[in-house]
Formats: sequence, C-alpha cells, structure tokens
Amino acid sequence: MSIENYIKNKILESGFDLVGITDIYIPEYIKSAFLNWINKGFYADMDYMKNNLEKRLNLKKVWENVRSVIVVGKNYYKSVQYKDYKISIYALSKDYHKVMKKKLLKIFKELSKELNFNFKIYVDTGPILEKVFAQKAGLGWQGKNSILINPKLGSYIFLSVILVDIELKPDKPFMYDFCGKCNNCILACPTNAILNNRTVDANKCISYWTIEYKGDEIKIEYNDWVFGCDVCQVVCPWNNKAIETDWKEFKVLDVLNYSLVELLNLTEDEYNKLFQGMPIKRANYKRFKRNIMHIMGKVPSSCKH
Ligand code: B12
Ligand code: SF4
Ligand code: SF4
Repeated sequence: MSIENYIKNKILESGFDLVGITDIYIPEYIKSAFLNWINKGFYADMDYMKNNLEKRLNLKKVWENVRSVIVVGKNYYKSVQYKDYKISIYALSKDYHKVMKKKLLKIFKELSKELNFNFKIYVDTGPILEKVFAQKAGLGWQGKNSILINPKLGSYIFLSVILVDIELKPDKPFMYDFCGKCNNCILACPTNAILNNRTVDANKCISYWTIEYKGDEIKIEYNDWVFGCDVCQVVCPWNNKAIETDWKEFKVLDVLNYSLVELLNLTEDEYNKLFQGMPIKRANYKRFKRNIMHIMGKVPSSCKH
C-alpha cells in the first residue's frame, strides 16, 4: 500500500468521513479574491483575518518545513426541533475544535513515529484557508454561500488541515461546481450577506454578529438566531440528503429544552454548566444574553445610549 493510502486509511478507520492530500500552493485567483475581501472590509472587526495576511497566503510562512497538506472532513449533521429560537446545529454539541484536534493528535502522534515525519494540526485555529485546501484536496466545491460542499455529505462538515514535512502525492482537486443555476442561499439569507462572488460580507452575517462580535449592541436586524446561523445551508439542495452524524460528541445536547426566557434567566453559573465544553461558551455569558435580548427586541442594560 502507498504511504498516502496508509495515512488516509488510518484517518478513515478512526471515524473521519473525508480525507484528501494536496500541495502547499494557493492559486493566484484565490489570493486576489481573498485580498479583495480584506480590502473591502468584509472581515468586519475580525482583525485576525487581516493581521496574518502573509501567512494566510503562503503556508511556508506558517511553517517553513511544510511540504504537503492533508485535509480531513467530518459530518456533523443532526436534525433538530426548534421552539421559539434557533441555535446553529454546529453549536448544539461538543466543541468541534477540541473533539477533532484530540482525535487527530492521537492518529498523527502514532503515524509520525511510524513514518518519521513532523506535523501541525489546525481546526479553525490558524491562518489557513481551510476551504481552499479542502477543494484542492478533492473534498468538494465552495458553494455560492462560500461553504465547502461534498457531493455525498452536503455542507454540514467540519474541516481540519494537517501540515506535514514529507512530500506526499497530491489528490486531484475537486473540479466541478454543482451549484449550477441555483441561488437559494443568496435569496434566503435573511440579511443579504452573501455576495455574488462566493464570499460573505461578515458585516451583515448573523453568524458573525452572534459569535464573533464583541461589542454591546448588535447593529443588524434579524429573527430567531441566538448563536450562529444555518439558513444558507438549510436551503441548499445538497443538504437534502444529509445523514445524521455517527459521532456521539456531535449529537444534540439538551440545550433546546429551554425556552428563550429560561435561557435569558440563566445565572452565570447555570450558563457555564449548561454550555460546558460547547461552542456557545465562546460567546461568554454577557454576549449570550446580548444575543437573546436582541431577538427579543430589548436593549441590553450594558448598552450605553
Ligand atoms: C472567518 C470565518 C467565518 C466568518 C466569515 C465567513 C466567510 N465565509 O468568510 C463568519 C463568522 C461569518 C463565519 C460564519 C460561518 N462559519 Co466560519 N470560518 C471562518 C474561517 C476562520 C475563515 C474563512 C475565510 O477564510 N474567509 C475569508 C473569505 C475571503 O474566504 P471564502 O469565503 O472562503 O472566499 C474564498 C472563495 O470565495 C474562493 N474563491 C473565489 N472564487 C472562487 C471560484 C472557485 C471556482 C473556487 C473553488 C473558489 C473561489 O476565494 C476566496 C478567498 O479564499 C474558517 C476557518 C478557516 N481557517 O478557514 C471558518 C469556516 C469557514 N467556518 C465554518 C462554519 C461551519 C461556519 C458557519 C456555518 C457557522 C454557523 N452555522 O454559524 C457560518 C457560515 C457562514 C457562511 N456562509 O460562510 C467552517 C465551514 C466548513 C465547510 N464545510 O466549509 C470553517 C471551515 C471552520 C471549520 N474548520 O470547519 N465564519
Ligand atoms: S450564515 Fe446566515 S446570515 Fe450568514 S450568510 Fe448564511 S444565511 Fe446569511
Ligand atoms: S443553495 Fe444553491 S447556490 Fe447556494 S450553495 Fe447550495 S447549491 Fe450552491
């Protein structure tokens, strides 16, 4: 068996759904699309996106020894019943950053000893254009909503990129664009955040305001979403056949049994306990309440007006 297949088998045997290998280079048209996004300010106040420009556009600046890139994907889809509010499904289970990293560390510690190489693992944690490398490694295409879609699994997949210092034979990039004439995501986005060049204006994206924005007052209007937003994936026909995730860590935890008012009335201790180990803890208590009050039409008391 080739070394590439050996590595891929180990990853798939550990329960990951997708794996591919690619080289370290980023096509020029992707670089200009990225710089255009930065120059137009579409990153809102996520300064980490503009601060590491050189690294994000050149993997050698991330790690000078890197020679190949392995990209891994895991299906996290689950069907959910919402009551009077919504939380994006990725956030309803254990934090994928930790879950994926832990599993990959175990695999790569063993593989690197056996095959004598060094590695670095990223799960949304470094200056890496993960979707771009995923497309190059053959995992799928970037839909008009900018999210990576796999033709069998849809788009509810988490990505992870592993840099290695050995030369591996790259897979073929994913060459098709199966969006065709569909525009569902662009039309359905409640805040018109999706631009017509496969990028998103974070200044208008509910996901940005509810997860990333650190200020007191949310400055766009929308309904329902307490944390994250799934609208542009829910309407995507490629998710019609999405199958339930087979990882227990990504099953729904019992958060949705609470009503919106009950969530608002949680004490900080209760909030910490309920969302222990989940992505929602990224928002912190104050911002979580801000998000709830925003969709209830109330002005948070901490807002200085
Ligand atoms: C910043 C960020 C955000 C921001 C900005 C979103 C965005 N689309 O850029 C915000 C906070 C809004 C966000 C929201 C979400 N995010 Co986010 N986010 C990221 C992060 C950290 C960087 C993404 C990035 O590089 N943006 C910069 C822009 C310019 O890149 P881009 O949109 O991909 O644009 C490229 C393409 O347009 C390409 N391109 C241009 N023309 C063409 C033509 C062709 C043919 C091709 C192939 C490509 C191409 O070039 C551009 C430059 O690279 C990644 C993790 C990572 N390190 O990569 C996760 C990541 C993209 N997020 C993820 C998720 C799950 C989400 C949410 C679904 C969460 C939620 N439910 O609320 C939403 C989805 C919103 C959306 N429609 O994108 C996953 C997506 C997994 C997947 N299957 O793709 C990632 C990969 C994290 C992970 N490791 O799993 N996110
Ligand atoms: S996550 Fe929601 S707000 Fe953001 S682009 Fe998708 S549909 Fe629009
Ligand atoms: S909704 Fe349609 S246009 Fe948008 S990503 Fe899915 S297939 Fe592509």
